[in-house]
Amino acid sequence: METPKQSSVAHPTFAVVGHPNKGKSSIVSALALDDSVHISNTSGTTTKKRSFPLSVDGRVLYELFDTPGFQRARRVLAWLEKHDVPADKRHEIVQRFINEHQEDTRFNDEIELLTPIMEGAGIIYVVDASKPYGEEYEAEMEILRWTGQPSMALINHIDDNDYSQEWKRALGQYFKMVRTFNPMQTSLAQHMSILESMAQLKEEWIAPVKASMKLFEQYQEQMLERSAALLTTLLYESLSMVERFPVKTEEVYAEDKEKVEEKYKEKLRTMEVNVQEQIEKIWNHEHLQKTQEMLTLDEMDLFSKETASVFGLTRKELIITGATSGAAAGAGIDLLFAGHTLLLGGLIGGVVGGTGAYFGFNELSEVKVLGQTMGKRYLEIGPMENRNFPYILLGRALYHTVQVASISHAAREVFDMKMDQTFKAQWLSDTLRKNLETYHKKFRSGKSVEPKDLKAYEALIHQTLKALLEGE
Ligand SMILES: Nc1nc2c(ncn2[C@@H]2O[C@H](COP(=O)(O)OP(=O)(O)O)[C@@H](O)[C@H]2O)c(=O)[nH]1
Ligand SMILES: [Mg+2]
Repeated sequence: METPKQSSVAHPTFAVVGHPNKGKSSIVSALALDDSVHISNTSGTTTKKRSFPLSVDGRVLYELFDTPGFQRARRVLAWLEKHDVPADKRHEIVQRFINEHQEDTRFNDEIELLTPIMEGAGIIYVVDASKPYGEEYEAEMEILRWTGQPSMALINHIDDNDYSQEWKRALGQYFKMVRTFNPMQTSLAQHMSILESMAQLKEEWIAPVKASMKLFEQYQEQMLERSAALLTTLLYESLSMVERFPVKTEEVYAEDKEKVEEKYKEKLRTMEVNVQEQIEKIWNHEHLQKTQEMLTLDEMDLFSKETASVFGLTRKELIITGATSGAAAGAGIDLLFAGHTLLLGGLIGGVVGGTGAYFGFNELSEVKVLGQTMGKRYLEIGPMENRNFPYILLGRALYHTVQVASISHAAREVFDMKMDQTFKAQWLSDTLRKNLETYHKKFRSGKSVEPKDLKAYEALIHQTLKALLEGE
């Protein structure tokens, strides 16, 4: 078999350049969706250019070069200006500067940043408009003009001051495109609009950049789809899970049952954490775990009262949703929360009748003792009987996914995730709850679930995630 050759069509390439410490690396990180870009508040740490391609399924959509900042712009410009050539020959002079100064360490940074441009990359010139404009930038912009490559300026704001009016007046004289971009708060719409500007820089780039934009949109959609599929699996597997543990003694003690419950909970916690890790991978945030522990919801146990109150259904919602059996409806509100005492002994099946499903949050499912007659006994727990649990698990999973999907790849500080008490109201409407409940019921039925039901559930999750992300 022949292996297919890499497409020879060149992908759009851009060099992100500017003064040191203006957010160049942050912008590369945000636009390449890559959280491995080195970002630092001490200037001069980058001494080599580095390429960050954004590739999807082995295909490069575009490539960004992170570069060192200008160090000796005035001297470089003075060298260039000694050569009195017409505009169409200026790029050759820049090339000569590079060739003649390869060994000159004073110009290492300028040579590093100019090289990708001279090899065909478009220019993204980054400025920080929270600092006043100054003439010292003019030598940099003039050098970039000498390269003859298409260019745009991106205005960043590192702090809250705003000098963008004066910056715009100056930048407008050097760049035909001047845009504002916040690398810390990226959204799909903002990302697409920057790509749109890139396409306009050069006629020949319109088609390839538009193609990349289309792929980028498909990529976002794919990330949503994969997230929805994972969350569906999490819910289905958690609710349908049945665990069995052998009992060695004649008697079955209360501690044995507690142990079984603890193991069951531990398994559910592990499933949740595994899915969180996979979600972070899908959204290219593999480095997240190390710095942003809050995101894993570590501080809020899956089975805590706190998590139930933030993510779970209210009493009223529980009754409306769960009151499918007459017994429960008749038993009234209190039964839902009274807490169900686990029954000891060789009980098989739904001993507690119609009310068996309505436990306080601490009780998830009944522990049954099975296999008495065979001489070999085991304890069994699951499927999930607690009506509140699926909403809590799903709420947490949606919350985590939305956070991960909206964090900029340029964020490096420990992310302070405030628990948003209004989150449940943002996604769980009465209609959706009723829809979801029909599937939750199937998931916990103990019977196998048809693929079409899983697909339908996935579609509900997909819609919900999409609405949450677009409402950001
Ligand atoms: N708050 C905030 N900080 C930023 C922004 N852009 C850059 N920074 C910070 O400014 C510092 C320098 O950023 P970096 O991307 O490394 O700049 P570079 O030297 O031009 O590559 C880092 O500490 C960044 O976290 C921004 O838009 N907002
Ligand atoms: Mg940098």
